[in-house]
Amino acid sequence: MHEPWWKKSVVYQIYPKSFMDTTGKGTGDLQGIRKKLDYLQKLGVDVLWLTPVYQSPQKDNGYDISDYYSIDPLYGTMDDFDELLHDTHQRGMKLIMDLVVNHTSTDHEWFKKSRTSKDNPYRDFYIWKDPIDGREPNQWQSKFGGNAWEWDEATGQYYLHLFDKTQADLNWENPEVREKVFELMRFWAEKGIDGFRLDVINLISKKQDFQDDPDPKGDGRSQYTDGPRIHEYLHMMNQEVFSEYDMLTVGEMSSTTLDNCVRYTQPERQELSMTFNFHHMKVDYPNGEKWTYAPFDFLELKQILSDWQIGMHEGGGWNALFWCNHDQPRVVSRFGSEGEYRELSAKMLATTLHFLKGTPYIYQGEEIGMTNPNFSSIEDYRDVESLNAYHILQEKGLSEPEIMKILMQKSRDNARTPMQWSADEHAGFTAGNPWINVADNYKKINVEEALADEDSVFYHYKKLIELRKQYDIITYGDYEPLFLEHPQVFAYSRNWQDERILVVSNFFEEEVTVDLQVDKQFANPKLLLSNYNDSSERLEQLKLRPYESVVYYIK
Ligand code: TEU
Repeated sequence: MHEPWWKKSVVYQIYPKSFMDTTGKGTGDLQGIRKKLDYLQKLGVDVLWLTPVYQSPQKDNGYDISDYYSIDPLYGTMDDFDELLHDTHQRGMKLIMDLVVNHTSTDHEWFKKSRTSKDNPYRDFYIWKDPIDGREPNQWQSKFGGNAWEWDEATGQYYLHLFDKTQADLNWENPEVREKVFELMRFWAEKGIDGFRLDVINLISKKQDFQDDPDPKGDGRSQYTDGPRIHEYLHMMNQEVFSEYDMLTVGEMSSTTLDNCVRYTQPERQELSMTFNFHHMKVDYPNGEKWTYAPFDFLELKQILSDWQIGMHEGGGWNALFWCNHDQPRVVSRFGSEGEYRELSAKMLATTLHFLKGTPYIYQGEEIGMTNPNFSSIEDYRDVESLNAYHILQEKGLSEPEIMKILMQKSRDNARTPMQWSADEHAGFTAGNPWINVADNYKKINVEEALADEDSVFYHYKKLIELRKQYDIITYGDYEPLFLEHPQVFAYSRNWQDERILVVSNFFEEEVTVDLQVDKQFANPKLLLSNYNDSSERLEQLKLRPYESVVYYIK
């Protein structure tokens, strides 16, 4: 059987604004990425994913696109892009673009025309509704806080925005919208890019009666998440564009279900290659509430990852695996440790994720164990969602220190501080003033240090990528959880033909002993990988030190 190339790949996510600045203006650019291709090649990743670099007013750092056909001058020119694509390919790597087609910026030509009058031909490109009883058509909430409808005085209607009010939702019911989107996708495909990451793609099909959530506490998501025509639209995209090129397509799926993700990615349905879901990223949201300070629920984390491993395997779907992205806090700060065990915990987390079934994603800086910056003043924050949350929490009556504690844990800016290249000023990211501050620990945690230390987190990631290339079982094996109820250890096996891989990770600082003589098939284990240099070769009464993580191969 012909297996798609992306099953054995590892993807590296670049947030260009914070990656490398070559002009001194304080924001990263395409030439900066080009300069670092040798570094990425050394790490061994196969695919680069760039978050949006299209023309944009940058209200949501590029997720508000005003022209799909041009590069934002902030990042450079189309020539810079072509050079980057060329050089990436020359090094044997691939490049995928981030595409946002649930909404456009309100600065987009389509929206500007749409808002001129009710009978403009572009009116129907967006979702406009009359007021009901003098107010919003329903109670849907923006994901960034507040009602999801914005009043337009000139034409006397509301338009829908599931995110910021400058991000107007496109009307996918309109065939002209779909055609325009397929056209722009073809434009990038023809340039030779290798795929798309599709932003909140499971939100594009809204229930057309625009009702409130049946649950009065609901924010509307049941009315548009994995909506009525979503599979039809994705299949259309696939037939019109993806299938014409050998692409990796990864759908970012907001509040989705396992069933739907199986259907999005079963090859015979011809929709997408793989999906991101976020259920395991909510184990520190008590009662679903993000804006609280809370520890994470380890048993829930394991249960969710396990359910998805088993469900996607059995259903014949394909997972995108990740701990970090530009919307999430840093994983060492979140599920590991920032202190003396930072490196050990960073390696343990990497191992635990990379041996799961699916395509792993590494977010810039994760491979050197970057931490949250712990910004303690609102002046340090940049993200529209964090600034909104700040005001909402103030209105709820929380004190400044309480709010700061929450932002330090939950803000998306945690992932967006500049990449730490060296111990030089601003971590070698810019010769100017960075658009957002560098984390204080850059003198210790940076690429230069990591490359010079053969025991660093960087080389652990490199090793994980190499092992994936050497052992097919990592790609194809099934997944079996072990000790699912254990409050401290994350353990599983992968099984394929006559081979087995066993992964056992201590997620905490306390030592723990587990007895892995669970069955005879674990006889004669070979230690494949560990984050300590003297881990046990034997499984009986296996003692795990702080954040110790071991991998055995059995044949
Ligand atoms: O994110 C979608 C999304 O719903 C989140 O991960 C979001 O950041 C979270 O709900 C906030 O609590 C995507 C992009 O990754 C994000 O950067 C954009 O802001 C968003 O879509 C809108 O385009």
